[in-house]
Amino acid sequence: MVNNPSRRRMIDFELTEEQRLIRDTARDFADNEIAPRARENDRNHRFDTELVRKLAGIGFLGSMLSEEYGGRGIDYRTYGLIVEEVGRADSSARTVVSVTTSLVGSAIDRWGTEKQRRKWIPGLCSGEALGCFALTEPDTGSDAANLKTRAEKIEGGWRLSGQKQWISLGSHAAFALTFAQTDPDKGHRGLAAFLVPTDSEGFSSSQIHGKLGLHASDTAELSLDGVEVGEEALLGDVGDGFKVAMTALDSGRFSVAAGAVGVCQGCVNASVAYAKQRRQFGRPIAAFQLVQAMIADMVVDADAARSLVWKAGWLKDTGRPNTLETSVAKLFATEASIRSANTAIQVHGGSGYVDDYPVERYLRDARVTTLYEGTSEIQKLIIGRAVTGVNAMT
Ligand code: COS
Repeated sequence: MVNNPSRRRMIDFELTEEQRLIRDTARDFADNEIAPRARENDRNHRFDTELVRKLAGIGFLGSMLSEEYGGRGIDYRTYGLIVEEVGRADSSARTVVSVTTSLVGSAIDRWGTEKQRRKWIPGLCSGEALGCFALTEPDTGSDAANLKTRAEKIEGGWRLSGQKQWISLGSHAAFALTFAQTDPDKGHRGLAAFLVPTDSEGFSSSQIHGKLGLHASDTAELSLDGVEVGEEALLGDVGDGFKVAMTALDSGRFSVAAGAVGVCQGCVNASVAYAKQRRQFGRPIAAFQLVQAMIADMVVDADAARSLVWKAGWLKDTGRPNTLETSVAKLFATEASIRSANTAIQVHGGSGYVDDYPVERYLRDARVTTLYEGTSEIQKLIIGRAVTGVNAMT
């Protein structure tokens, strides 16, 4: 890599040549390939497989995955720039990038054997064999250690039984990174992670309908009814499952935060353009102080959120602990994206309430980001525990 920024240990807001090039490429791709399809995909609740192929073709699905398996090997800060641009254009497309690269890809890259990496990462990067992250269950969301899905040891492998809920890409994935309990007496230390092909006997998925937003993203329920997998399906060791999930979420939360920055920036861009062109009382509404105040609030949110994402990325790139800062970035950026989308609708008036402009979709799509990959309340508890040393969760 030219001038690899991950080698720079000083925090630096200047983009390298390479980062600028990648950001500009992502911006063009978002404007020309993603944004023009977003409204129709949203209206038709269409998971756009052609767009998935294009995201793979430009290398976004393997962004920071290892190059030897088909990834691009870029650092987190640069990955964040890509995710921001994709998120600005369409959060459903951004979800494909986040799940594929962060939740599933980074987990296999970090915890997988050489054989597992060779088997699964190339398909993620090419988009030909997507994965999904099957942690959440109907009765288990925030309390992720308390899974009901069971993994029972059988000769030569494992038998998995249970239900998974709210699984992004669950009906399009070729395999599910599935978390299951091997020994309930051991609590989180009994969990294990498995790479389960979705065409396994006993595995089924069904799409969840009626979502407020992310209409172009696939969200599914999974059912594992005595699914048998070999030893090679185990990712990490028995007992590593909770750590596999938490490290994947450290990456996933970063990605959600970066996508939320994109929504914030999209709200600024749309509002500035609209306010300059919409005239009332004989002048553009951009000339009114109350409209400028709304735009200023959005700019501050976008800038602050981006800075927090940059800081979390810098910590990741320089190998420092970053769970706290990732939670800070995720909490702030996702809440800011909802605030900004709501304000952007206010700037647009009645026009913001229909999908001629992207802002109502921004609001519907942003709403889930304070729920998934750890609610805002969970992020606050992680932050609170880190700074007080007191665990308010148990
Ligand atoms: N990276 C690596 N290891 C981690 C970790 C991280 N980010 N976070 C926790 N761990 C490890 C801890 O070090 C501890 O290890 P030991 O067993 O060696 O002691 C273990 O995992 C248990 O950690 P902790 O005590 O923090 O677990 P809790 O049960 O208190 O869980 C929360 C804490 C609430 C933070 C966790 O359950 C969580 O993140 N919940 C939200 C889940 C979520 O995001 N769901 C959405 C799924 S995707 S839609």
